[in-house]
Amino acid sequence: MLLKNRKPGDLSESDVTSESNYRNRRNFLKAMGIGGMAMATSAHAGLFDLLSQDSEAQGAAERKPLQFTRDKPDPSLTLTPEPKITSHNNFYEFGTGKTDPARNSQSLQLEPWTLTVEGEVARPGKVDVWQLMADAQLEERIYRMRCVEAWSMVIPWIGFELGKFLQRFEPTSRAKYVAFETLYDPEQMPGQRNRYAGGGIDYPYVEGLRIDEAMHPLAILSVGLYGETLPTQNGAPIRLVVPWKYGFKGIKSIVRIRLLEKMPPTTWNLLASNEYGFYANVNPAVDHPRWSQATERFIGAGGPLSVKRQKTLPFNGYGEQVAALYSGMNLKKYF
Ligand SMILES: Nc1nc2c(c(=O)[nH]1)N[C@H]1C(S)=C(S)[C@@H](COP(=O)(O)O)O[C@H]1N2
Ligand SMILES: [Mo]
Repeated sequence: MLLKNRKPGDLSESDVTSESNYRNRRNFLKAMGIGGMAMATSAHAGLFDLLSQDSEAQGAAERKPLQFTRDKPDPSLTLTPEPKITSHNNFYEFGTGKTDPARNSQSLQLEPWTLTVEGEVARPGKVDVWQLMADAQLEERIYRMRCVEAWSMVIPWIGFELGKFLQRFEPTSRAKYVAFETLYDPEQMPGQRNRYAGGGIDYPYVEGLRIDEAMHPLAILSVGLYGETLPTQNGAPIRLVVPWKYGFKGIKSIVRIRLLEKMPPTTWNLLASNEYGFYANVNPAVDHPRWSQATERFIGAGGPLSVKRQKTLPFNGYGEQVAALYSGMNLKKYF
């Protein structure tokens, strides 16, 4: 997200290697007993290497391999390399800079992690998220992700359908909305300790969906990416992914889900209601008051000369599946 004095997309587009090269090189260096600084001084190390090695040098939290069914690859989508997905983040609890979350989140305590589901449900409950991960039928979902700041990625998430999960708690007929809440723990989250460090947000970070949106099969709770559990900076151990909406709806490190009769408040709408709506459906025809939403900068594998400006698609390319949820709604008014 943007503060008024920041410009969109401050990722430096230095050369990166592909996911598998990156891993092999990392494992090779580990086997050789060479630490991050040796990497950083090698002739081919770009700025990206410095940044990624920096977080590794500080002990990147261990990620665990997951069992899951693969998504059908879509030839029109190019995956964003894993090192970019895990180094260019928005997670204001760990700082407002794009590289702050990778640097500042690694010691977040992930175990145990309890997710509470309550409100308008017949069977409220508390879920051990690590047990849930072991028991659930996990699926890979390769989705476009479009940040409201006009950059985008393609991310191979691993998770399960939010709607199927919610059904277990038996929503009542009064459940019209679903509210989500991120962990509130200022001792672990430096951005929650003062308003400046946290970008002016009143924590905890909160988000919400209408119940029919939450029940849509494209909406998932994600517990991993690129085959392993989520990195802390991407919202470990469990975060929301709603691919047809701007990235800020994808609330991270969730501890509570509440089913409600009334529309819940949402963080960015509370901060600037004229700039960020409750719906936040990706819409190239409705500009942000301070910039156009017609195009986006795709963060792929290339260097600075291959930055790809591409057209933003209505509902981020998922219109065929989700447009019916909004039939008859004025999407300029309900942005
Ligand atoms: N709790 C919390 N969730 C959050 C944010 C945040 O600052 N705090 N940022 C949002 C924004 S603006 C985006 S674009 C996505 C970024 O997800 P990623 O870093 O995994 O790409 O997370 C969203 N979820
Ligand atoms: Mo975002």
